[in-house]
Amino acid sequence: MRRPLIIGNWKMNKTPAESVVLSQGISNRYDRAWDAVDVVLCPPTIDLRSVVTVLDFDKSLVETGAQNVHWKPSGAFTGETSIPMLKDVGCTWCIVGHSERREMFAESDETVNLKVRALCESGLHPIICVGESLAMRESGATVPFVVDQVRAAFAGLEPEEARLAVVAYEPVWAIGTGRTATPDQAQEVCAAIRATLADLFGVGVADEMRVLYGGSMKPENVEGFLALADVDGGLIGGASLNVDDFAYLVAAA
Ligand code: 3PY
Repeated sequence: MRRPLIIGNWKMNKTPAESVVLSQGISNRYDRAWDAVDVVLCPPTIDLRSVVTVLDFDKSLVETGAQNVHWKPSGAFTGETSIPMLKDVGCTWCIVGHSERREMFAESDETVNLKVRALCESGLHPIICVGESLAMRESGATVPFVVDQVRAAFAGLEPEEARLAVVAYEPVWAIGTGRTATPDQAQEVCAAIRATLADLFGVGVADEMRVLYGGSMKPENVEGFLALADVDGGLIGGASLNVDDFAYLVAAA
């Protein structure tokens, strides 16, 4: 049985002071139903220290993740953050290849792979985002496109490293648009992702690895996605900034 996983992607929202309020609000909503779910908050990098401090102080089981990382451990990479820096602050997860980074910051399949390899080698959990554009969906190329992204992200990894990762299927046309995939669309792609993981790493590893849906997941649509055979949770954008909505999503998982 795969444990459900709910991850909040705060994107570029919340100052360090505001991140204290939001993470405290979320941690205060903890109840026993949350014991069956893994919960991760991914605030902006500058908020990580504050959020980890709040969660440690509350003895919370909620973990933290970054939204991006460089694959080199140190060096002349102005503006970047390294894996040792994330580990030092107590961060255990990291989003890689979000479509906003692929589109706006030239993230490529190659850099996604470098980051995934470096994270897995360091024992951190990559949250690998994949998903098609609207043009790609309308041309009928969704599944082969996403399968290629998954293969590229995991190139060169051994099964023992790969099992640290989760894959989040986020159709680009459903991000920040209020549109969502239908459950049938999400299941088709998430099943293809799992079949690809089975092909790469064996059925046993693929059965253990979690595949998430992301892209405007919210209280109104969460049940439909979580009921799907190959969807093990969600990568949550806007709804992760609202304590009531996020707590609802965790309880639903
Ligand atoms: C969204 O739901 O908009 C996301 O991009 C989650 O990562």
